[in-house]
Order: sequence, then C-alpha cells, then structure tokens
Amino acid sequence: MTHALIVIDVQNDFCPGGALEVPQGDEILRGINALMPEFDAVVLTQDWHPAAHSSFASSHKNNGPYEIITMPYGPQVLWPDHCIQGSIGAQFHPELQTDRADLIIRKGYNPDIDSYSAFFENDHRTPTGLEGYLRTRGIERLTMVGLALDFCVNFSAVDAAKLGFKVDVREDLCRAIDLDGSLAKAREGMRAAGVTLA
Ligand code: VGL
Ligand code: ZN
Repeated sequence: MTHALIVIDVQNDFCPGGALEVPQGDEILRGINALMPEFDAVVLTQDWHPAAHSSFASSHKNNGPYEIITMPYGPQVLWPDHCIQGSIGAQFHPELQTDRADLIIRKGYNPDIDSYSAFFENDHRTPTGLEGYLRTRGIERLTMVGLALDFCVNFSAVDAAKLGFKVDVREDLCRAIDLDGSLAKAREGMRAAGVTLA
C-alpha cells in the first residue's frame, strides 16, 4: 500500500516563541525528520492566512483571542494573528527537513473561512486539492504528525478517514493546544472516525 507522511503546520508561529505557540511544539522536529525516509511520499501543510483573516480575534472588535463565535459555516475559535502570508511566523521551523517534501499544501488563504483540515476548509465542503493529489499518486495510507494535535491534525485525520484513507496519527510526534478539553474531544472524534492513534 502506498504510504504518505503528512506533516501538519510545523511552522514558527506554532512553536515556542511564536504567535500561537503550542507547548513543546519544537520537541517533535527530530522525530519527524527521522521518519521521512520511510515513506513513499512526504507532504507538508502550511497554515497561510492573509492579514486580517476572519479567524483572527483582531478582526472582530467585540471579541478576544480564544473566544468562540458563530460564523456562517459554524462555530469558530478566534485566534491571535498567526501564520500571515510571507511572514517569518508562517515559515516552517528552521530545523524541519523540507527538502524531502514532494508537496507543500497551503490552507487558510480564503479571508472569510478558516481551514484546519488539510483536505477541506471549515465549511467541510471546499476542497484544498490534497485528496486529488494523493489519489492520483495511488496513495492509500497516511501517517500524520505535527501541530496542533487537537486542531489541524485532528481535522485532517478525521477528514482523511472519512474519505477512505487508512490513517495513523503518531501522537508522540504531535503536540496539542488543549483549549477547554479540546484534546480529549479530538481523541474521541479521531477514534470514532476510525483513525489509529499510536
Ligand atoms: C491551527 C489554530 C489556527 C493548527 C491553525 O495548525 O492546529 N490551529 N490555525
Ligand atoms: Zn490558522
């Protein structure tokens, strides 16, 4: 079975010192780099927002970071400004091995809608194109690693499983934000979708 490694959002803003830092986010770098040679394909995802993106608290005058609002496509957590297109925060962590990547897929570039998943924007309908890429390469099995386990890794893994890919998440090579029990909920949702947590 053709097997791809999907490395989710290992970017400066999600690592310690970044705008939306995930605790210990930089501890997974060596392990991810070491894993890359074992796969038929390596895909990196990159959170890539225009300035004043609708998922930023700074775009909503009555709300602060980490509050949840209702958007036309459903509930949305408001985040500190992060991963702005072209910024240093949006760059991959300098220790991430990027040469091995066959594809870098960007997401979250639509100003009006967030995109946690590497497959669909948060309306759960607008595709990013990743499914077509993987299918046309004959890839059936995915191992996912990266940041953040309870947001972008979670949404990507659940969507991939729903699309029929066999999905493993290497929890030891992920780190979580854990907002109000989001990690426990994410684990439950991934298991229910048939994702293997290793
Ligand atoms: C992410 C929040 C906002 C992630 C991206 O990569 O998990 N989380 N944008
Ligand atoms: Zn984002």
